[in-house]
Amino acid sequence: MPADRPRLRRPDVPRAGPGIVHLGLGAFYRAHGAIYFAEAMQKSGGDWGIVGVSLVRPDQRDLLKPQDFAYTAVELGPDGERPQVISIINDVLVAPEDPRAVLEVMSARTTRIVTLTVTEKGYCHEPSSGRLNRDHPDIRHDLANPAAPKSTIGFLVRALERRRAEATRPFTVLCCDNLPENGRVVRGIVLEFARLINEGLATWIAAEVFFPSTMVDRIVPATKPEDIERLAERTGMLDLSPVMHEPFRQWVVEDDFVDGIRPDLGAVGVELVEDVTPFEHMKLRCLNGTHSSLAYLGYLAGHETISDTVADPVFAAFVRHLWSHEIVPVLHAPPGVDLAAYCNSLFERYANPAIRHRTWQIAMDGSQKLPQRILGTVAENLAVGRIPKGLVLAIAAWMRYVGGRDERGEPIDVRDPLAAELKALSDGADGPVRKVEALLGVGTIFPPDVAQHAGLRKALTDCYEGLVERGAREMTKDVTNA
Ligand code: CS2
Repeated sequence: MPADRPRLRRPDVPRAGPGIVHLGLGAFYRAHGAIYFAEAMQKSGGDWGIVGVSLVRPDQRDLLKPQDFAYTAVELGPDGERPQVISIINDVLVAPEDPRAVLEVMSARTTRIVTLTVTEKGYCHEPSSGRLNRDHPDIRHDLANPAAPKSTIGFLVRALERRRAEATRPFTVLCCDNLPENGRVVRGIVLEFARLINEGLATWIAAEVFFPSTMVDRIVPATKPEDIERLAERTGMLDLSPVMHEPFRQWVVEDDFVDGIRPDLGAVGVELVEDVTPFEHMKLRCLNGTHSSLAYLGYLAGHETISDTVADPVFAAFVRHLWSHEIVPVLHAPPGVDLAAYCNSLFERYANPAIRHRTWQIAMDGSQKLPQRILGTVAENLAVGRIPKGLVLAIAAWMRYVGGRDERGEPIDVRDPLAAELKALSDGADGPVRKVEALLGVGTIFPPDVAQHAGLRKALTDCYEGLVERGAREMTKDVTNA
């Protein structure tokens, strides 16, 4: 580590006044939403400084504080790197250290938008139904401890409760996670929680608080130690928390903010629309659905990154097959979008060798991702009488993956809130038929129309057997050519 370099310093420009609280401060938001907001302020002014909140660990605060919360965002293009320093974050709070301080800033009149990137599992909901999981330990905790929540939903509802009591205009809740119709889903979960506290509060939230849905897109692989070193060599400054991102970015947002108050997002390329659903479906199914498929199969086949995986002609043909035969045929294109061209550009993005996006990173939290990324497409194929073999193979690969051993018998470090349960189900069942049956029985992942479909069960079992006997690469070749 080039520790002899001076630490990155915040540029000497006036600090923006507060406007946004962001829950779940991670690399994605710092490389996407935060940059859009910074550009919108540069173009059209306004006070949209961000207070970031980490809900679990202090790492981000500890790394960013010595830099006065400035950081470098590095664009990784096929023809080189382009760093820029972003200084829109004014402070970072660590919720478990001081939940009251988080509620305080969320309740402040100056906070007009609360943005969220807490990942799929951060909503304490059941992915297959979109409903609040009332048995989640954090939800139980937050119902019993009004002044010191732990969960995203607890913080949102308790802060809104306070704003209602103080007659302060509510904030807009802007979800930036990869959930289908993310605003509507979060609104439903928030209302369910609020109803458990006070019916009047729930009615007020339903009438006064807005939850525009958004579609967010930019590939942001986790920063690696060598990225930090390379950047320090280049700039002469040490930034211990830079974010690395591809050149492409997209943000589609429903223009539905409390009292219409928001930064001038339209001026910096954000698409403001009435209904984000078709964009969201397109992105979740074409991008995230194939990302997860390549992640499980690529990992089992021994590929470290997505660009390595699609550099293998077997997987390049496979991903094109998924788009043209299984995903696009059951998708409605958003207005003005050519889906074939969209998928071609996705392939170019995956192939960018400068992006070292690990298959293992994307494979995380599959239990929370499969429904919106893959199972919706599968159900719609089944409904028109077609078994989508490529996606079925991807599900079988996920089943192998959560079993915890790769094709050489090495253990897999499975990161998933259901990891222990899934491994126990897999270990407790004998042979492919029973293993597939056991995992299909997890109702929070698999909806009944998929889990009980006889043709699907058979295809899934065949794929699982094939993975065990012949391996991921051979099976991928087979389903593509079938
Ligand atoms: C990826 C996403 O890690 C994952 O699950 O599929 O983070 C993906 O890179 C982004 O959604 C791209 O916008």
